[in-house]
Amino acid sequence: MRIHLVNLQAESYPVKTTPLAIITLGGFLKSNNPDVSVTYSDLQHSDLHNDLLPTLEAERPDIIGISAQYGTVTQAELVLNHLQTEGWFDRSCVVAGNVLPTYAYSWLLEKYAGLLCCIGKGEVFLLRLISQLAKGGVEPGRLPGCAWCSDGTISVSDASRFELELLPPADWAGLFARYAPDRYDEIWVEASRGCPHKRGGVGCTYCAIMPDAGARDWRPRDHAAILTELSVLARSGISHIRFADEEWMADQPDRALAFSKDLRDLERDLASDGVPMPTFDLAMRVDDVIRRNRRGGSADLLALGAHLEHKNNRTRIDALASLRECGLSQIYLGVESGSAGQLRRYYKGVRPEDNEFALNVLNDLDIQAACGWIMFDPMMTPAEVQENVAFIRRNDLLPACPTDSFVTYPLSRMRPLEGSPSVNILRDRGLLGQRTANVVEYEARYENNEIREIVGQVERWEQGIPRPVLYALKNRIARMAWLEGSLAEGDKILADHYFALKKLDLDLADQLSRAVLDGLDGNGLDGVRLRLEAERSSLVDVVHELGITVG
Ligand code: B12
Ligand code: SF4
Repeated sequence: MRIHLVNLQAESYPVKTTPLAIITLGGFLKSNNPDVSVTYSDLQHSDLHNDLLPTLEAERPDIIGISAQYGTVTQAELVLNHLQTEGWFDRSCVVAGNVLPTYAYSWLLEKYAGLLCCIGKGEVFLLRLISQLAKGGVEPGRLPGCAWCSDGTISVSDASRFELELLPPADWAGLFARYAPDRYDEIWVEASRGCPHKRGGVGCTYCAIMPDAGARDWRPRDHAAILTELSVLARSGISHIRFADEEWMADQPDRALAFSKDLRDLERDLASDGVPMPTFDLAMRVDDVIRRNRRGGSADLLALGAHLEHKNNRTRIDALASLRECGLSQIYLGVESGSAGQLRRYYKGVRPEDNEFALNVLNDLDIQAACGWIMFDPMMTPAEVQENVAFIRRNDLLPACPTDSFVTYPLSRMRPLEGSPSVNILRDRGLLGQRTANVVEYEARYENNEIREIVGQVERWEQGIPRPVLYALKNRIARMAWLEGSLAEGDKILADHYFALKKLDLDLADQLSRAVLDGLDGNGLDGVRLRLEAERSSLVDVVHELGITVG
């Protein structure tokens, strides 16, 4: 049985990331069935006409699997249109998985009636599909978590759960045989799926974890499989790895400590072969860094000693310190806000003082925090924006060098993602708009008129510097931090300009929200923005001059 898996390139995201979904599926299928051959096309590097279509003609696969992640709608249409007009839906079984088929399968099936959509995680889906094809025919209703169209009617089958501990290493060798490792800017590895905060199905209201048979609870992978992947990557010359887990620690500090010891063993093995251990980053909740003993009151906020014996905190710190020693360079920390009202609205389960405490602890451990941040949501008030600005300033989250802690984007807006609880919450309040062009997200209305005006100004401000340029710039700075080497003069200038741009973003949120609280109208807000735009224009020119391009 021949399977060809295709990774689509996300629009407006210029950074080349390894296609973890397809090589995870490939590794699983190969290890479960020796008669299966799996090959890959990555449309970040390969061209549809000159590469993918000729490869399909040469290989004639029994299954063509399309991985359509967030932001791939245009490319998905392009590829599927070609497969349809060139008869591939009759010659092969065409299936699609990832964010688009999971959250917008109706949209896909209305255009491509012969397509099978995999909802959520795809391992068992593909395994069963192979076994059905081997027996002679496909029965979509008996595939787990399948959406399909028959006589104009769309149906969805029941899903079945997969034991993640059984997941073998991803097929890095298969990918690198076609695309050399140095063609990728970011290398992702998976150590777990899900999040304990989503156990009951709700969790943070803006978060849309991919379902596995409807469940989104946390499950770990087998340590040995992860270590094998890290070893393969290190030996392929990779110097930094990003963990794709939504929640890396998941309230299991003992497990994290044990993993850090495994990493030390790996580091020793690699060193004996003269291979350096890659550095790595991961994502976690604030209360996995430290859990505040709330009985202590906020007076004890900065006194770590008062909280150390509370809820496994000592092990948490030991685990983080030990991970730091074997290469942990950055934690993507789910801070999101410095406003108590906003955090309550997101069902975040922590308060601003918990955020602050976790940041202090990471600072003491010399671990950089990249703070997830939502400055505006549809129920925001100008006073909450001021609380956020004060939090960022108080906690020094505007960086001055690439290894400083920072907020990811000071002007970010909450995206109402399909699959997240926010969609129903906004619909109930009459704030939900149409689906956006990427079909997995919605427009939203801002309840507070002044916030609506502020966000309007922010949107005009953003037109002055294209988003892909910002992504590319951000990625260059991130690489400077991971590599931790001494910066070249050009890098230094670029980093300084990036930090100055970030500072102006925060100034804009600060001055606009202060202006509306002082009673300034639309014209006054235009004035605030135009003044800051004048300050920004020379910075933008330099960024362009330094050759930040996209693609
Ligand atoms: C890595 C990652 C990124 C990276 C790289 C993305 C990229 N372009 O490659 C970066 C940091 C850039 C990123 C950015 C964003 N991301 Co992101 N990202 C992830 C993350 C952490 C890991 C993805 C991954 O590799 N998982 C591991 C693999 C094995 O799982 P998988 O991809 O789900 O694949 C499985 C299934 O989908 C299925 N499957 C996949 N392909 C196929 C194909 C076939 C044929 C079949 C049958 C099955 C199948 O089977 C696979 C194996 O089980 C996920 C969270 C997560 N842990 O999954 C979020 C996630 C995908 N991102 C998300 C979002 C929202 C974003 C952003 C919009 C965030 C933002 N506010 O800016 C941006 C968008 C950027 C853009 N494209 O324009 C959401 C998407 C939810 C939604 N409803 O849209 C997720 C789920 C996070 C979340 N909890 O909300 N992201
Ligand atoms: S945002 Fe993070 S903590 Fe919240 S539910 Fe999602 S993964 Fe869990």
